[in-house]
Amino acid sequence: MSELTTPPKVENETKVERPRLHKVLLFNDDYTPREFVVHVLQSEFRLTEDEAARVMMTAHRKGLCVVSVYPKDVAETKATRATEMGARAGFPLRFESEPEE
Ligand code: TYC
Repeated sequence: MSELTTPPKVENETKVERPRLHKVLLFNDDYTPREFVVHVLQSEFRLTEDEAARVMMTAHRKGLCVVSVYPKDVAETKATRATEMGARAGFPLRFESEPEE
C-alpha cells in the first residue's frame, strides 16, 4: 500500500569549512600623529575612542597591533581605505590584512 520508503542514509563526506577570517594589522611609524591614528581607527573600524587609543598605543609600543578580524574582502577593503586616509593626509600610516592563524 504505502510506497513511501526510508531513503538510504548517505554519509556526507564533504566537509564544508567556514571561511577563515582575516585580521587587519596596524603598523607603527615615527611620523603619523597619535590623534590622527585614533581618528582613523574610530572612523574606519568603528572603535570607541578608548579602544582606538589602546590599539594605537599597543602599535606605538610594540611595533604593530591587531585591529580586528573580518571576512577576507572586508579586511582588505578596510586596510586599503585606512592606509589611503593616511596617505591623503601625507602620513606613512600602514594597515595590512592577512589570514588568521
Ligand atoms: N609613533 C607615532 C608617534 O609617536 C604614533 C603612531 C602610533 C603611529 C601607532 C602609527 O600605528 C601607529 N607620533
